[in-house]
Formats: sequence, structure tokens, C-alpha cells
Amino acid sequence: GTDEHQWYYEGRNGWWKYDERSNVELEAAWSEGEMECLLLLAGALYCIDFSTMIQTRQSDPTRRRRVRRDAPSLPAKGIAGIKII
Ligand code: V3L
Repeated sequence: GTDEHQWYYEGRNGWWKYDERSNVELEAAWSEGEMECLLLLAGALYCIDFSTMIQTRQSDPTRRRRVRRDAPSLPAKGIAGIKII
């Protein structure tokens, strides 16, 4: 189920969790065997490529971040830019 895995994207010194809705979308695409998943994130369109595990901004492919699919308990900076204190 969706609660068993969490998707993360790379920050400067650690990993951020994707927001819950994006996590559901990523899990659905991943489990369907899709090659990639398109998401609207912070007002821009991004592509998450499942073969490279890289998130790329559609309008500027130089904006790239590594992504990972892991346990929800992994240490993270926060969720979608909202810091955990
Ligand atoms: N979910 C939410 N916001 C995102 C995502 C995403 N998957 N990807 C990019 N952004 P770029 P530190 C991140 C935001 O890749 O201090 C963090 O969430 C991105 O936000 O160049 O470096 C933090 O808010 C950035 O503001 O297209 O770890 C912030 O960076 C903007 O989209 C700082 O994190 C451009 O990202």
C-alpha cells in the first residue's frame, strides 16, 4: 500500500519527503510499471524517471535531483520544503 513506502528528493544536505499526494502518484505509477511520473511541484512541472531515479524540471532539464523510494522512517529534512524541527 501507499503507506509502506515514501519517496524522497535530494536537498543540499539530506533528503526531503515528497508531499503525500505526490507520494500516492509516484507509488501508483511505480507499481503500474510506468517508466516515469509527471508531477506539478511548487508550481512547476517535473518528471521523475524511474530508470535513472532522477527528478528533472520540464522547463529546465539542468534542474536535476536524485530521488529514492525507501521506508517512511528514513531521516528527512522535512516534507516538500516544510522543515521538521
Ligand atoms: N517537492 C517540493 N518542492 C520541490 C520539489 C519537490 N519534489 N522539487 C523541487 N522543489 P529545482 P535545501 C527544495 C522546489 O530542483 O535547503 C526543498 O523543498 C525546491 O525546493 O531547482 O537545498 C526546499 O524547499 C526549490 O525551492 O527545480 O535542502 C528548498 O529546495 C524549487 O522547487 C531548499 O532545500 C526549485 O527546485
